[in-house]
Amino acid sequence: MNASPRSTVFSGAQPSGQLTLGNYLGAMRTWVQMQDDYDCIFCVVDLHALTVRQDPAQLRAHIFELTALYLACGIDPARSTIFLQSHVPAHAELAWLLATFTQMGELERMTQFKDKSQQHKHNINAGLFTYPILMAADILLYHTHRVPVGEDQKQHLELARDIAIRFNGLYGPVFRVPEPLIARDGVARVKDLQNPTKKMSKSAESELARVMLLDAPEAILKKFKKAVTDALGVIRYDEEGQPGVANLLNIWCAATGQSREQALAHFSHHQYGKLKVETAEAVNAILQPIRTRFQELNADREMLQTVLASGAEQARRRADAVMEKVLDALGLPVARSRF
Ligand code: ATP
Ligand code: LTN
Repeated sequence: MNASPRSTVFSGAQPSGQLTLGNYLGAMRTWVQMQDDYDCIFCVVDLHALTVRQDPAQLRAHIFELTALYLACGIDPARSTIFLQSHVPAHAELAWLLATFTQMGELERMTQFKDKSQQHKHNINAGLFTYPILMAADILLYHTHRVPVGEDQKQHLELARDIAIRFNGLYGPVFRVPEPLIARDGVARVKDLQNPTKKMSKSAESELARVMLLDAPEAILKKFKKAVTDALGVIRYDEEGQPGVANLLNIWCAATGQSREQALAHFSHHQYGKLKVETAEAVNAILQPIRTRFQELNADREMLQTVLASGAEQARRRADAVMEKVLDALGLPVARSRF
């Protein structure tokens, strides 16, 4: 028997709407695979979703939907911890403490903050600004070794590392410094189908821009058929010169498990139409089973509540043990009633 404890993985997604194909290929698919080798913790980061104005009834529905999607994608509550961020108060608590170790200038440099403040000009709230500190708290609370995320989160992870290193430098080795794990093979940043220089985002203006995990096959086909390519009419892999075609090739490879060389051998003497239709078919083949499982799981609210309750209990226990160390290091007497 292997007695060494497994390394810890932590990651999360926001219940800010349905997940896109980008979320799945860039993050969630890796999470599912990591369950075999790591002690995994997957969080529904509902507090983060509040940085954009949400309708309460819709947010509640999205929270349960995202939990059902985690399960439908293959996250297994018997092997991994699945929980809701707001169920573990230590996240918000540690975020406050870490804010005092984060400089304004560091937050001002975050590209997600710059993008989101452009998108939500009427609600540039302080939470949007301090979002990366809450994310650092999420990760550092579990002595996380690896954080599987899409490329867009790399900058936030570097900040989490910097905060941990700074804190440890002042108070001794309280936090583990986490390592990012960014997907390879062109899916770390799946591109918007209408504007292939941007990442595919849940919040893109055009519905045609993003493929959702629960889209019907006809919708998926339509979106790929209308995907923006170029006027060159040749299938080559050139991210700069032909970003639309490169994105379709990357998606086809990720969905079929074939290499880029195999993709080029298969498509190079054909027209864009074939690439679009076959990419849609390959995507549909991987999403079909997820859709079917999702319908069943999402209908069972009682089961979802039970999964989240048991996840919260496991997470709370682990997070509180780390919080105790943090409070102690800072000189804050730990309340006797707390632990
Ligand atoms: P929004 O698009 O509304 O800003 P988001 O989808 O980026 O939200 P999350 O739900 O928190 O935000 O993302 C969950 C995971 O999906 C993160 O690890 C993120 O890096 C990854 N991800 C998001 N979009 C893409 C993409 N287009 N390609 C690859 N990975 C992505
Ligand atoms: N900011 C992330 C979501 C997120 C996250 C985390 C990811 C919040 N906390 C901790 C990994 C680890 C995003 O993808 N938008």
